Amino acid sequence: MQIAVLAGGVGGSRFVRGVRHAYPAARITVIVNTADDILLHGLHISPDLDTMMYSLGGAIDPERGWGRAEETWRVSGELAAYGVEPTWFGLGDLDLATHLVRTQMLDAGYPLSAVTQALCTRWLTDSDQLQLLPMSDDRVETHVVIDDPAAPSGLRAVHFQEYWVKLHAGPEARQVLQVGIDHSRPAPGVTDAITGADLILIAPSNPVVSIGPVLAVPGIRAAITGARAPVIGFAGIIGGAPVLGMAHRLLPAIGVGVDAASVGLHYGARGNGGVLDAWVVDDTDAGLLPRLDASGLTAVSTDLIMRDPSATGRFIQYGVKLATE
Ligand code: FO1
Repeated sequence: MQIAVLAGGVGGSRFVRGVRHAYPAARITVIVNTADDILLHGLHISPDLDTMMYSLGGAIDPERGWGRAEETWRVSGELAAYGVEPTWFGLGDLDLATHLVRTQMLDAGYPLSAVTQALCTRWLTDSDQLQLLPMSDDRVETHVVIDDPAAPSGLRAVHFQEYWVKLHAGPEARQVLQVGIDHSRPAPGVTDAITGADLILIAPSNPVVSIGPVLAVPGIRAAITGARAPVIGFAGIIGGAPVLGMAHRLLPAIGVGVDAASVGLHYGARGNGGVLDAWVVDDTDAGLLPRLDASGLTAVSTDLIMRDPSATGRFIQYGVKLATE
C-alpha cells in the first residue's frame, strides 16, 4: 500500500507518526511545505522539513515541537553578543549542523529534494518505507502583508517567520503571498507519489501557510484531482480555534472562516473543483456536519486530538473507512 501525505511541520509530523502507526506496512511519502523556508546568517533553513525529519527520527524537542532535543544555544549566544541580527530566530547548536550541511549541498548544486534525502539517511532508517519530499526544489517564500503607517503605501510585507516568530502573529494579516509559487514546479517524485498512491491524506496542518502552498505549486492540485486514490482531509481547527499554531490569524486574510466547516469547504469536494473525497472534523464540531453535507462534502466527526500515535492512527483509519466504504 502506498500513502501520500500533504503536511506542514509540527502538527504534520504528529499526524505522520499516526499514519505510520496505523499502516506499519505501507510505503509513506510525505510531501512537505517549504514555503516557511528562510535564509538566515547565509544558511538555508527548512523548518517544516526539519521538524518532520527530527520528529520521525526520534530527535525532536518534545516541548517546543521543533528543533533538536537536548539542544544548546552557544552559537546563537555568540551571534547575539556580536549584535548580529536576527536574534529573534533561535538556531540551536545541534540544529545548525543540519543547516550547514543543507547549505553546502545546495551551494554545490544539489536540489533541495536530493539534500533532503541525504539528510534523512541519518534519521529515517526505514527510508524504503518512509520518504520526505519537499513540495518543490524551487524557492518559494510565504510573506505576510501587515499595516505599517511609516511606509508610503501604509503596508509592509514581512517573511512568514518574522510574522510568526518575531511578531507572534500579532498584527492583522492583510494578505498572504507565496512569493515564487507561480514559477515553482513539484519536486521530483511528488506527482508520481500522488498518482501512484492508494491513499492520499491531508494533515491537520495550517490551511493557509502549510497545506495552501503545497496545493498551490502548479501541477500538485491537478495531480490530486486526477488521482485514483481517495483523498481524506483532517481538520486542524477544533471548536473555532487551531489545535496548534496561529491559523486563526491567517485564515481571515484569505477570506476563510475560523471553523472546521469553512476550512473543509475551502479545500472543497473533488468533482466540485476541490481536492477532498472526505473531510474529518472533531466531535466538538459535529454540529457543522449538516452544513458540510448540504454543500456536497462527505464529512464525519470523531476525536481528533493527536494525543499519541495510536490515538492519531485510530482517527486516521476512521476517516479512511468513511471515504472507502
Ligand atoms: N519557532 C519559534 O517560535 N521560535 C524560534 O526561534 C524558532 C526557530 C526555529 C529554528 C529551526 C526550525 O526548524 C524551526 C524553528 N521554529 C521556531 C519553528 C518555526 O518557526 C515554525 O513553527 C514553523 O515554521 C511553522 O510551521
